[in-house]
Amino acid sequence: MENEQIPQVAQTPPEQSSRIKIFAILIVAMVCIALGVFIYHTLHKVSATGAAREPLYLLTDSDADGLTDAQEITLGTDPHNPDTDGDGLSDGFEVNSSHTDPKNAHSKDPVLTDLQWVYSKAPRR
Ligand SMILES: [Ca+2]
Ligand SMILES: [Ca+2]
Repeated sequence: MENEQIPQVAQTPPEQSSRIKIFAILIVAMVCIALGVFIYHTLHKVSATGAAREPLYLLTDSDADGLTDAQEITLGTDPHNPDTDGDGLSDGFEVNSSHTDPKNAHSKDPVLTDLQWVYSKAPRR
């Protein structure tokens, strides 16, 4: 019992210990930066013009009518209904092509729906 030895625990010199801490902090910082860049690129998409990255939700067209959800919110149309006024013309077609009001089924004629009005203006063969 008298010769029983207490096991020695190897200790890292204080100078080396602080270097390990600094190295660990740098590794954690680099991982955080890489994760931030990955998340940014995942949630953003290059705009149609290529000029800037925009949040993906602004470029989403949930109802595939040719208008982004952001445009529909601005216009007051339903981003989840491709034909907000139910006249048979998609919101995107009304805004970009026929220039009718996507919130009013009779925006050009009080009798004709905008779909009928567009057909009435189409050239005849
Ligand atoms: Ca849309
Ligand atoms: Ca419509």
